[in-house]
Amino acid sequence: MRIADARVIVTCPGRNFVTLKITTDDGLTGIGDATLNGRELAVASYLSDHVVPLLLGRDAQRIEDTWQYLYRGAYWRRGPVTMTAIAAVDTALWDIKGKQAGLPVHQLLGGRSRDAVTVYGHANGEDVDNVLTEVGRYLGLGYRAVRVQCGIPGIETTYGVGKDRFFYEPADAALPSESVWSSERYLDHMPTVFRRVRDEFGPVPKLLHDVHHRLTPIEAARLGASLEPFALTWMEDPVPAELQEGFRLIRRHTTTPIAVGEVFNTIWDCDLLIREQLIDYVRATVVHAGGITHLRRIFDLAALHHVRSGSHGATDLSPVCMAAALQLDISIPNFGLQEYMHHTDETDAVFPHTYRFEDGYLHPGDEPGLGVEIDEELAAEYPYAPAYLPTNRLEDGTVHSW
Ligand code: CS2
Ligand code: MG
Repeated sequence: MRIADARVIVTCPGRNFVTLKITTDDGLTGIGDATLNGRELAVASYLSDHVVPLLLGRDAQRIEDTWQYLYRGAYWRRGPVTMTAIAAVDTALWDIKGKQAGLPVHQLLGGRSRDAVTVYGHANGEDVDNVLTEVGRYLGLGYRAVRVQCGIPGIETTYGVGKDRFFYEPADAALPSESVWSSERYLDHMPTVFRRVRDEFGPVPKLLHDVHHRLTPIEAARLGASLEPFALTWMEDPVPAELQEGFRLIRRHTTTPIAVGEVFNTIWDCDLLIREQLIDYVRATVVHAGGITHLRRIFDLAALHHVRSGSHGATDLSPVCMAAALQLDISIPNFGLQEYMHHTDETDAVFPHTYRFEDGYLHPGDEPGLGVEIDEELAAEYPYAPAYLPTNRLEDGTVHSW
């Protein structure tokens, strides 16, 4: 079974998505997400100009060999653009293999390790009262785990606190907007937020919080310690993670669990974090970490060191990524949590899928392959529109950590 065609489809049903579609000489098709928020066309070009010519005529059944060929063969290893492109090829080939076998991909990965995938939703509010309303709404929808983000008094806009309550889109402008940050105001406010959430909703709901890489290790240690009474499931991305050793300092000072990794693209980004048990959840995901093949490698390493999965699932990852992530989530032994933000109806129409939300869980479905397709005619109605994530400055104008 040879690869006869491979095409990149760029569409913007409310936000930009890049998808690779591979067709084999016997007519099977597979798709892979290739969306890199704010840098979409770089991956589209990497695929069309440099990867598609290498795929034509290759054996579509050789997933591992193709992964190694694209990773090693480029000479220039790693990086988000390269690894997102490799992820798209890998995901599409798993989709094809599932369709060829007549099995959902999780059956090829060893079958189910659980009945369903526990997900967390996002409760955002400009102030604590709004946050409480939103947490209540998510719990009312059946969610068992809720991420809590709150505006900070004295700061105009806070990244991660969406303006729209249900549909969250941080890439909000054709050129990057800018917001101002104060670690002092933030560190002062967060314990109040979580005290009120626990007072209102009690000890059972899993509560999470995303720091979006804003702190230094010692500040993160202080935040973790101050949130200990509220028993968070995780504190996410407390510091930028290029310096993996930096997490030793956080770990020495707090028992608040740590989740990191939505920007990781290979196992090398979290190798020390995992081996030294400096984190509790690794948030790498299919589209940005080399596809199902490489992400499973990361999760297998994590499993040996008491680290569980907590895959990124923001709306800038397409339903193709979500479908693939669920195939892994349901099969690996060390699943932790899956982030789940609702895509808009326009996006769901472009990417019809079998996964469904029920009672706080996602169910991947039992369709052969990934259980997701792309409606190309509909996709063509939504041309690419430039959109960037905001940048961040301290109150004195210094560009801040991201
Ligand atoms: C966030 C994301 O979901 C998350 O945890 O950190 O909103 C992230 O900022 C975006 O996916 C970036 O593209
Ligand atoms: Mg995050």
